[in-house]
Amino acid sequence: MLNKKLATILVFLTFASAIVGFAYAHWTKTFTIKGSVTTTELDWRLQSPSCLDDGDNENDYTCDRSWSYTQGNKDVGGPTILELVDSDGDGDNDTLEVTLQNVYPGYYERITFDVYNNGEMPLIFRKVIIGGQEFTRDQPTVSLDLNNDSKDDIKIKFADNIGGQLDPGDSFSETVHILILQGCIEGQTLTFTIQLVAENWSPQQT
Ligand SMILES: [Ca+2]
Ligand SMILES: [Ca+2]
Ligand SMILES: [Ca+2]
Ligand SMILES: [Ca+2]
Repeated sequence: MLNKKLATILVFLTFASAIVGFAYAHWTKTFTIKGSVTTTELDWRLQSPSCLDDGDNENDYTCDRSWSYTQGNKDVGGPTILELVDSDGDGDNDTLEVTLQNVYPGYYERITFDVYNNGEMPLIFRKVIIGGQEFTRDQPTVSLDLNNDSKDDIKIKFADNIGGQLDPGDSFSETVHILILQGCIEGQTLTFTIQLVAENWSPQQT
């Protein structure tokens, strides 16, 4: 009788440890998957910035309503200073700081730079933040008041790739058009930053 009871307990214990073992294995697997997700980084960097009015004594540019530019015969503004900044200290430059010097109404500048996906996930660039203003695919052109005198000083168009997909190891070339407006006081130095906001690419989002 006692042996039978003992046998039952042994059988129960064997089952119980099998269940615990299964649960443990299951938990370990879940944990491993979570671990690998956190190491898959969403990452990009800005590189190779350039602009038109980048030289000392370089004649200034202006543009028409369709952002088509021409170079004039006087040098009052510029040169423009472009500086890449790693704002979060992760080793990748994520911000482009732009300083326009001695500008005046009608002055035009065009800035180009590359965005490189150095992470492991495809990215979608949802918006661009320039001088605190958001640029989206629906609203790529924004006027900004950079010196807070309630008059817009500058009109900016972000031309390329908002909503575009960028795969790991690939890069986009971006263009930003800048026109100084009539409301801007002559001879000002204007500084603003350009940052991109990206998210994971996934099939549901496109
Ligand atoms: Ca130049
Ligand atoms: Ca110039
Ligand atoms: Ca960074
Ligand atoms: Ca202003």
